[in-house]
Amino acid sequence: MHIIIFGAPGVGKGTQAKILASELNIAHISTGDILREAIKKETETGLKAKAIVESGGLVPDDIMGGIIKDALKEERCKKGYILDGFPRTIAQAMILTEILNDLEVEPIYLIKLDADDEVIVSRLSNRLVCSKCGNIIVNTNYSSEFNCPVCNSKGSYIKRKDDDEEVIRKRLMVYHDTTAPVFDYYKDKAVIFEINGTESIKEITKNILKKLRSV
Ligand code: G5P
Ligand code: MG
Repeated sequence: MHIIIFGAPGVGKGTQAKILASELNIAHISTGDILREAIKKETETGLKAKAIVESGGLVPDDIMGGIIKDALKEERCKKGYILDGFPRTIAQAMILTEILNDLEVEPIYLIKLDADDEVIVSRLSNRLVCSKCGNIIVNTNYSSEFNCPVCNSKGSYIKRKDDDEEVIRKRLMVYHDTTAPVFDYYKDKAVIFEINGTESIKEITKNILKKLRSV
């Protein structure tokens, strides 16, 4: 299965993509995670992307196109994948169309998650991420004694640099201006499911799987 999970920053793309990848036995490709890893390792791409990611802007399309081409060639993508955070511009969507046409991939499913901006600002202000395995939690009741429920690391949860309120609002603005129009691009190119992103995580997964399994 070939899936794009689409929506504003903080709407729950990463949370749902991880669950769906495991349920459907496909790869989870998060361009944000790839960039954060490159920044941590100080690769050439990481050095170019650091200031842009941390200030809430968009990394140039040519860099992102290269990243996605390499990622989709990986062995783990052979069974299918869920793209999280890509495409984010019309130019990126066109790059993806070209790749998928070459690979004769179809159909493409696009899952759009929806939530209001204020819900998102509150969620992201309270998000913590495990610096070892990437697991996501909500900031309430966190203490440095906390062991990660996924990888068991101690005291490994950090706040993302782009999760300060000012940067969150900039990311939302970029989403509404530049990324939201990508949804229209897919209206005649993908099987689209629009899902309410404000229910519980479990309920959202159930709603998505119901739609995917009905096709
Ligand atoms: P990313 O990493 O793609 P964003 O900004 O698109 O970042 P983000 O912040 O990772 O998206 P998300 O994945 O949509 O958000 O949401 P999440 O982490 O799963 O959930 C957010 C919070 O809500 C968590 O605390 C979670 O526990 C909670 N939550 C989730 N689901 C629910 C729910 O159902 N109910 C409730 N109550 N809570 C829930 O990109 C980062 C940067 O990288 C660059 C850009 O600079 C970007 O800003 N980048 C690109 N640049 C150009 N082109 C691209 N294609 C790029 N990709 C990345
Ligand atoms: Mg994410």
